[in-house]
Amino acid sequence: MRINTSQLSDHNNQLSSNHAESYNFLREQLGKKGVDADQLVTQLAGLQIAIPSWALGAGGTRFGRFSYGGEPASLEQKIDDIGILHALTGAAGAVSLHIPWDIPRDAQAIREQAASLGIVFDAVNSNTFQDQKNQAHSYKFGSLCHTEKAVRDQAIEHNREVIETGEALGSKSITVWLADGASFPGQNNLRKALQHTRESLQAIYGYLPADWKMYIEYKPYEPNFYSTVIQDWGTSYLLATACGERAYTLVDLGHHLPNTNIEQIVATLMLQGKLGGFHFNDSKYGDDDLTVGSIKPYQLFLIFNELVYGMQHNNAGNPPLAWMIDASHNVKDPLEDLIQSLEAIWLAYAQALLVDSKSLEIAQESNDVTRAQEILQDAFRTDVRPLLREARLQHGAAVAPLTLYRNLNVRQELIRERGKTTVATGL
Ligand code: PSV
Ligand code: MN
Repeated sequence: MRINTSQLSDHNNQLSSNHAESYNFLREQLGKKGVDADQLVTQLAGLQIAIPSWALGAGGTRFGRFSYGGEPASLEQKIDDIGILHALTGAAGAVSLHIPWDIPRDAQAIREQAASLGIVFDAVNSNTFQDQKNQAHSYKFGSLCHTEKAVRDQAIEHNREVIETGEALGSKSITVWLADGASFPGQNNLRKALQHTRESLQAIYGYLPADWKMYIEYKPYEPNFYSTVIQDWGTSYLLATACGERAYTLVDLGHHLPNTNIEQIVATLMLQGKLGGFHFNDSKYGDDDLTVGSIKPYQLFLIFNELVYGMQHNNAGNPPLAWMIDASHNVKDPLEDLIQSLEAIWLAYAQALLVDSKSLEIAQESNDVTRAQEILQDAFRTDVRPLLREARLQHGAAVAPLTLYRNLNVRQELIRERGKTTVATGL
């Protein structure tokens, strides 16, 4: 299924006068504060977020999985789904593939299909946290950290192949997330596990094409419950530094212990020019992978505030970031969930762009704590939704993506096309 331009324009025409009223009002209000709303709209539309190929089916937990019907059964169908998201939101112009869940059979054809929908290939992700059929060695006790060289070599070789696949698609980066670690004290020699991981990552880095980057994720626990080899941003930073200039830390919002100050991690990494990208999601307890902005929207805003500051004060030459959603769960239509996540990311970005940074700096320098808080919260409490609608309108997407998604009965149409029982690859 594809959304066509007349469906979009019919929808937009119906909403345009209401929208114009709210946008003009906000533009006037912001103008009084010296903020150019039209410029914000342009900046917003420039933030394109990659959709993970594994989030288009119903997410499962270890207790069960409830299918949604009409799930994409092939990579081609996943790309079509992202095409729907991008047509509706104007924000999803990229895809991030997980290998081997989504190995393209014909890279050129997939590339052309994606291009016809305005979608490019963002980072490719390797997978050494599951064993694959006919694999010589098991990752039960780790991959890049493994005690046996043959296992490490196999995992390195897999990452090399992932880079090769990414090259055929036009990707420019690889993200490595490792489940490596131990579930019991004494199981691993902690120091040796880290040393092996460092050597293995260096070997993978050696295979990076000259214009590629490597992103290293960290996570404090799960699936291992005593120690994770790359447990925190500091370990990831250490490894990225040991690999070289084009290796960076990737922050997944769910990969922190409760109440970690993630915005401070962003500030630190950007100061060093070592922040590579983001996996967006939300959580209350652990790596819950909930819809972005559904639990802690203020935290998301504070993170974006640091990102915007970092991009505007980029002395260390931090490269443009890879933005990706990494959420999946059990109870919502995955496409509706992604529409909500995309909206939350643009909202937080727009609010961060609104922060009166000059006044904030004065408040900070004079230790005016109350004023500093007021400035941040003034931006956070501004209803910026008209800016998002305007950005979508200007780019031919839908003023109200979720409304149009439902009015067009997209899910029912996908079920009609693909059936009720298809299952998308992924976790
Ligand atoms: C691990 O929790 C993670 O965040 C990594 O990015 C994986 O590649 C992804 O989720 C999918 O399982
Ligand atoms: Mn992730």
